[in-house]
Amino acid sequence: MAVTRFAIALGSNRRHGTHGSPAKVVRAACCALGADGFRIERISTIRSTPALGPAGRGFANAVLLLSTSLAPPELLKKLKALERGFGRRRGRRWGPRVLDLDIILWSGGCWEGPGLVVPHPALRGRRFVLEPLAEIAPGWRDPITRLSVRQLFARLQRRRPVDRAPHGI
Ligand code: A4P
Ligand code: MG
Repeated sequence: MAVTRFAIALGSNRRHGTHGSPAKVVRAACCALGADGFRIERISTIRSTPALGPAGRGFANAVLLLSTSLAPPELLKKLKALERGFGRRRGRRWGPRVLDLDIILWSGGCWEGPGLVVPHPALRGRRFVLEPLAEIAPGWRDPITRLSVRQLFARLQRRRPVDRAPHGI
């Protein structure tokens, strides 16, 4: 397959025995992806964000852009292996997690198959994804709404907080 670009969201809200704090886990995961042979093009600032939903503890979140010749399902397999390598265990959905890696956007457009939907269905309602993504790829257009990341983020910020939770989750 030709080389394409992906936006990957990283999140952590649990310390790791060796790497330390959630922010350090996110940083180590960025390095691990580079060491895994992916070409990392940009990495956003790593931010502390309040937990959306019942996850409890706050998160460290970031987004990076990488290019690869892997197709989306193959990339997801690699990401899941990396999550496991960081000690993530299957458990309660939205439970505390050492590392969560989601595929957010793909330069190839849309992908829908067993266990994988791209763009990520919750992309448009999540500040902890849109804010770092707007920092590194403001002009990238969501293939569903045709809005740029900058426009999606501006639209999310205009929403009243009371509107946010149901759409954001
Ligand atoms: N899956 C489908 N599409 C995708 C995609 N585009 N990228 C499937 C990645 N995975 C995708 O995900 C469950 C299944 O979704 C995967 O096996 C894959 O086949 P998971 O990561 O194993 O489970 P999860 O993370 O518990 O569920 P989910 O739905 O991914 O949760 P989210 O949406 O990741 O939300 N608050 C803050 N501030 N920051 C956060 O990062 N994260 C969550 C978790 C909640 N609140 C948060 C944050
Ligand atoms: Mg996930």
